[in-house]
Amino acid sequence: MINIKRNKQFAASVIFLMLIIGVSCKVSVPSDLTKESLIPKPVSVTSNGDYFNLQKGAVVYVQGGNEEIKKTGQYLAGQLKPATGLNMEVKETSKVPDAGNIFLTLDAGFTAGGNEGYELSITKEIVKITASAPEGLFRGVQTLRQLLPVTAATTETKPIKMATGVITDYPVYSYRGAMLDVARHFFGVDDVKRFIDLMSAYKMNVLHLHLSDDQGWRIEIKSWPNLTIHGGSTQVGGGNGGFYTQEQYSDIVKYAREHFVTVIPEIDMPGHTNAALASYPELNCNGKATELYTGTKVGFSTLCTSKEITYKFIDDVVRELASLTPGPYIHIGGDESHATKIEDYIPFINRVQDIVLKHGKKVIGWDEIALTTLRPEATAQHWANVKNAKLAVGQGAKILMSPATKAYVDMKYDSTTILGLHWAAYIEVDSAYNWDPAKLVPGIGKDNILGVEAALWSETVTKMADIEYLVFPRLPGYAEIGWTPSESRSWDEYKVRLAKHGERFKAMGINFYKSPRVPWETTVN
Ligand code: TNX
Repeated sequence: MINIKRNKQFAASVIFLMLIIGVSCKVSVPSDLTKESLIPKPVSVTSNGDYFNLQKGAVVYVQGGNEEIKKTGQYLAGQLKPATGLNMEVKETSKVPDAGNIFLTLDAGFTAGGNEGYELSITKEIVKITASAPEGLFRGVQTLRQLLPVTAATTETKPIKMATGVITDYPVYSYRGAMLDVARHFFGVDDVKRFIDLMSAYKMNVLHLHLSDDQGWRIEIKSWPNLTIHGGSTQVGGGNGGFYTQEQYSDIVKYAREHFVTVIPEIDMPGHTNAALASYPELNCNGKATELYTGTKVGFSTLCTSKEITYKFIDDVVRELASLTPGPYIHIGGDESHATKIEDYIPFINRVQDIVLKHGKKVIGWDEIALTTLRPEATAQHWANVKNAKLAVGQGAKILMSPATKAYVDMKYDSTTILGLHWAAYIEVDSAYNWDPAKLVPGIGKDNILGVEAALWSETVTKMADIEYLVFPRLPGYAEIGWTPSESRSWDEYKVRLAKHGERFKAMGINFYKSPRVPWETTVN
């Protein structure tokens, strides 16, 4: 009797399970390209109600004779493998390929959105990305990735269907960045590469590396070797620290370049310099090296602005950095120099700007540099002080928007978040998304703004999983703020798209914060 009852229960559970599996395995067929959950939201999407079938044997064709396009094609094939189960070949061609394939091609006439604009056209016959430059093709490839399932096994009989239509897309701001502080805690080359993978998946295009601070100097400078030997030997909390050799740094820059990401190196000065001051006594006004520092206070250190050797030091550092940096900018920091008198700070920053220009680079600095005479094409990174931002614009400089209350991803989500700080604000995912750079500071509009950057300071962040937790899911929001026109953004609509990305985060192994404000699909938890 009991057995029969148990058997019945067992049979019922099996049927129930089969039903669940049946329902969740039902292949959802996209019928409308405009309904896809793309982040950043494209400028324009049209749909025409048909399908493209991606099936076994499909090839990624790339316009021949351009190494960057070929690399982008290979990147696409690599990304499509988990999404389709297909080992797609990449072939160069000089003509439009046969039906059933993917095609990446340049068209000098496609000028919308400069180098980053692209058109992704899906017909019954072919998936084609067109752009005026390889960079645009790479951005378009990110869109295509998001149209495919997270994982699948594609065969001739079981193709992946993609809704047909046309996506025309380009960014509002040319600078969409993320900053990683590798000074407070050091992160190795592999972590930085993963960071590049994740940011570039959302079309972000600048990686700002905060390479020096009180707690550590992280980039080898051959003419001042003790900076890393001694100054790179520890970190917040007293751990071992670390640094990039110039070869490792170049490897990061190359990897970033392949993802069409520009690296901006920052050497913070004249404050935030204890690691350098501990490594070279001559950089101190009293000629004595300081002790290494592993705490988290700010504003206590300064280079000796009255000594000539200080400028020789900076010239050497900037020269070596500039030669390793193909991108146009060197970031000179300049924030929180509370130990430097303002009458010393101003001529110091003016002189450092000239050193950067002498080595062929443009200047970026935190908003305090607006107190000095900004050099042509200098950019002030607004983080806290509205007066400084206005001063910069008054001098004709551009602003990079990183308001601490919105874009500091080291801020906790809410009072229960274990990692992070909260001196500026708690920044839930909706708050991180709900702002417009062009409306943040009265008098500073879109034309004054270079772009947007999310900053991750690493006082509390010790490993990649911590980085991921603070960065996701806020980062796709910053990517969208920088890319999508503000008129077509709203949190209520965005949060639904973001929820759909939970599965993607999971598939990418991202340790993300499951914010209660996002209607995640149940499988995510
Ligand atoms: C302020 S923002 C800093 C950093 C800290 C950060 C912590 C800025 C330019 N300076 O030195 O790491 O706060 O949130």
